[in-house]
Amino acid sequence: MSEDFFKKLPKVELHAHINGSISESTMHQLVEGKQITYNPASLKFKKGETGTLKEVFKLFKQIHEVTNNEKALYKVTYDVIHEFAEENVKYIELRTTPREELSTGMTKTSYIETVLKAIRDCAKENLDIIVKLILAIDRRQTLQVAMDTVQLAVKYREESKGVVVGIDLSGDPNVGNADVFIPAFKEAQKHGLKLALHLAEVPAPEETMTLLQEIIPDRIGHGTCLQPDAGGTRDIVQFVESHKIPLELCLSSNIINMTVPGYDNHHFKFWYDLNHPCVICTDDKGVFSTSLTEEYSVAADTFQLSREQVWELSYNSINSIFSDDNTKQLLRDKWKTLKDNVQNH
Ligand code: 6MZ
Repeated sequence: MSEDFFKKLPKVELHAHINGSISESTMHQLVEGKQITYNPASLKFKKGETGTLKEVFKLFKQIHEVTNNEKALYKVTYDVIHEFAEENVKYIELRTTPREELSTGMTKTSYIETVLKAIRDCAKENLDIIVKLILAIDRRQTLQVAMDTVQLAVKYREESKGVVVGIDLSGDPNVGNADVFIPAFKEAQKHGLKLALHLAEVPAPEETMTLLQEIIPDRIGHGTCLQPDAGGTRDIVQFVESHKIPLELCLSSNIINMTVPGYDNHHFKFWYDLNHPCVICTDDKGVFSTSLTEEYSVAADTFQLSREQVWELSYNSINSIFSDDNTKQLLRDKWKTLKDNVQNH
């Protein structure tokens, strides 16, 4: 299959952290002329490089210094949307952690409003992409901060007329215990917000089972260590399978940060063979030097998927989006219209 096929393939992206998705070109423009001493090329893993999760999270700290004001955040969000649209992503749920920066006066409110403004401005340009937003809770935060994020999500879902769709749990999986956020997740569910939780990015069977049973999330991010041979349990697998909780799978991210030893060993195969809903995603296309096009291509190469299977993988991702049935139907119709043209590549 040609690269052109993967690029032309209409795609859905459901796991993309805004500050992890910054292209090198955008980063260059942000760093240029600033007091910051980083070389933009050092804020990402080059092809073939690997690093520990600790190193990955150090990079985020540095990236956050670059995007510590509304102007930078606007540019990043605007550029990221254009870049995904350029590679034929037709629907994306971006996620980001609302942040306040005392040094620049950025508040959580101005942070969210800036991201929403960039999304609105892209919509005005009639790009062929629907953009939604998920607000993230960082595992390092307190329950009170998490509760505030849920309140902000409720408020901005109304104000944005449905652009904000849910809550994410992310952050360094080796830090803290996610159980403490259960009241915040319940509050989010009470308000009809969807939940996309990073679960078992590293082995954590007790935490994983508790969250699954208490919350039943709408999607699982990574789910690297759900299976018994990766540090999970059969009960966890059975729970996820019987509840058909879709998995957001980010192949290169897991390989680069060494939570999976190689593409061949990726848990995509385990779940795909079970016919479980799997959505291919990028995670942090900037930090991991990838694109959704490349992730589909590497999944197809590694697991010898046919053109039809790749198409189905992308088409079935529509089932897992956090939007209403009308949007799902609109996307399914779009996929059908594009099919002949794409399959000929
Ligand atoms: C867990 C991750 C992540 O929110 O500032 N993030 N959390 N595992 C991962 N796998 C590598 N990649 C990114 O984007 C950056 C933030 O997203 C989360 C981390 O909390 C990181 O600080 P935003 O837009």
